[in-house]
Amino acid sequence: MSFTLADLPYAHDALQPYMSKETLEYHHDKHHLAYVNNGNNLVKGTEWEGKSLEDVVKGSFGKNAGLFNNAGQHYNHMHFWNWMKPNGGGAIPGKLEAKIITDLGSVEKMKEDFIQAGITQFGSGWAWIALKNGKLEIMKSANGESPLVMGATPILGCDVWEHSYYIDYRNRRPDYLKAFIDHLVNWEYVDQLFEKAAV
Ligand code: MN3
Repeated sequence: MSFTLADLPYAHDALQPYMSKETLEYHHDKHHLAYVNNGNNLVKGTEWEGKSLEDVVKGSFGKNAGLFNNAGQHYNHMHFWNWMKPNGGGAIPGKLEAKIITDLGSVEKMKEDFIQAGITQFGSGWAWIALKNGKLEIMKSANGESPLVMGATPILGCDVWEHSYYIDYRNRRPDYLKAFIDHLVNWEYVDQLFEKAAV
């Protein structure tokens, strides 16, 4: 199965003022496309050709850096577009909210720790909420890595590479993370991944 770039689930200007049309034109149409094209080229002739994306990501980790980086970023970005929506960041579905309170302290604490993970990820990478051994955890990862290669299932992630925020926020990564968690997160999509991972 080859990798393909899906259209954004909303218009390029739909996340303004928190994420601009220009950012999405570069980030989705150029950066993500490059991961897809590179991934398709690099998977050819390897033992992972024809495998599912998750199997390629987990299998190539630590074994084939070029393929892993591109397949990993394809996986991360595919979800990233869906982790956001216009007028996002509202109420969290009840069962997920209860799990957040149990495992992560409170909704406010979860937001603080998620933002902190993104701020303290030195250089490029991601901040995450993931389910590991039945518990939610805040995580961070470098480059194209994700909770998938840490024995966990990601349910929310935020890209902290500069290409994700520099046009709109310049060097203010904390402001970008705060806008993401308060105004962009699509909690219904997070909840779908949580329900699937919790089975
Ligand atoms: Mn990116």
